[in-house]
Amino acid sequence: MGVNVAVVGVTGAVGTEMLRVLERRDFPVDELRPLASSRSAGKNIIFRGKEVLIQELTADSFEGMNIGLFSAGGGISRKFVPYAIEANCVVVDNTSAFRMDKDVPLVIPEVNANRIAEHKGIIANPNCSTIQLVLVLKPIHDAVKIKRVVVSTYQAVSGAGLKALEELKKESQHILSDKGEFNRNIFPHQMAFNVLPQIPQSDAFLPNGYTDEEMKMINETRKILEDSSFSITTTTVRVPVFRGHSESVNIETREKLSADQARDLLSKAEGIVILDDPSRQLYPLATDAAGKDGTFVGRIREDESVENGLNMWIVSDNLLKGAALNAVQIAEKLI
Ligand code: NAP
Ligand code: 3JM
Repeated sequence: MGVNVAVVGVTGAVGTEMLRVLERRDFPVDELRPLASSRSAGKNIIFRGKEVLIQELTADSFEGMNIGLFSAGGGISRKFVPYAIEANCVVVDNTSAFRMDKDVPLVIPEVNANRIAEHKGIIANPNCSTIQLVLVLKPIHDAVKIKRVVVSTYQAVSGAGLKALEELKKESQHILSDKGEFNRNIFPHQMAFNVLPQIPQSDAFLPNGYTDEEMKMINETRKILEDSSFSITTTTVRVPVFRGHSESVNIETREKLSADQARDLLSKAEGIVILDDPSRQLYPLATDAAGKDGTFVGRIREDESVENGLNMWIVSDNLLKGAALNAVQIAEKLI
């Protein structure tokens, strides 16, 4: 017996990957219902080699559906998830709409799959930058208790959606062909050949000077690890990379964990791949991580400025483990 799956935002950067992950993992889809805006309704997507008609998302879209995978933005989730729940369709939501709700499990299957069973109709997928961070923090926290984490991200443009990706390509070509002023719609500043310390690019900064993305990482990390006893601070930065988020992570721990012990511990953790051989210039790269399921860790070394500290470099595909793959893994646990 298969399940009926609605994919909301099916034409987007995340939605497209959602289809590929469902196919690749042989998810037992009986009926697939691809949903998007009226702009896409009537076009087709390809699923398992067959054309399937995209439907416009409406209040009635979830009749007969068992699982709804949502990635069309927070506003769409807030408006349409209640209709899915009413239709007995369990939602795996990729947006920030419900992540911090007390009754909504926020799940990375390798970390806290046990929380899935508590759902009341919605399971939230964490932010892409949170997922790859917490996957690595969890075994370290379990082993030696984390005292403080300092993270700087280097996030790919695909995290801002298909239009952002298009704008980066056009702007890069424009600059390389010396065409003068470029009219941009997505980013507030030149994104090509530049680095922007503002994610999301369109939202106002918060009163504390942080961005939404930075506060998402902080709050979601504490919620998933079910612990507020450690300090965490973040700086989130967009870089002109198509795919794959990188993070520089400094971790101070209560007890000592040497670099070798950390490498050993993390190499045994599910979902993590160690790529760490400085003698061969081996370390994780966004270009290598793109299209892969793993979260890659390298440059593991002791922070010599504190008694118990580690530095490392963590890279993962933001559209896969950061979004579609994690969501489908949750759906697999659900069924
Ligand atoms: P995207 O490439 O811009 O795609 C947006 C998708 O939403 C498209 O399928 C679009 O359909 C659909 N959509 C827009 N307005 C709609 C409407 N009124 N009704 C129905 N569908 C509508 O964006 P993306 O990068 O895939 O991201 C989509 C969302 O996923 C984000 O806004 C975010 O909330 C979430 N996300 C989560 C993570 C994560 O880490 N968990 C990562 C990235 C994104 P049309 O083609 O018809 O316009
Ligand atoms: C990643 O509501 C929106 O416009 C979407 C903003 C967004 C989010 C979000 O808040 O859901 C863009 C990219 C995320 C996310 O994963 O938090």
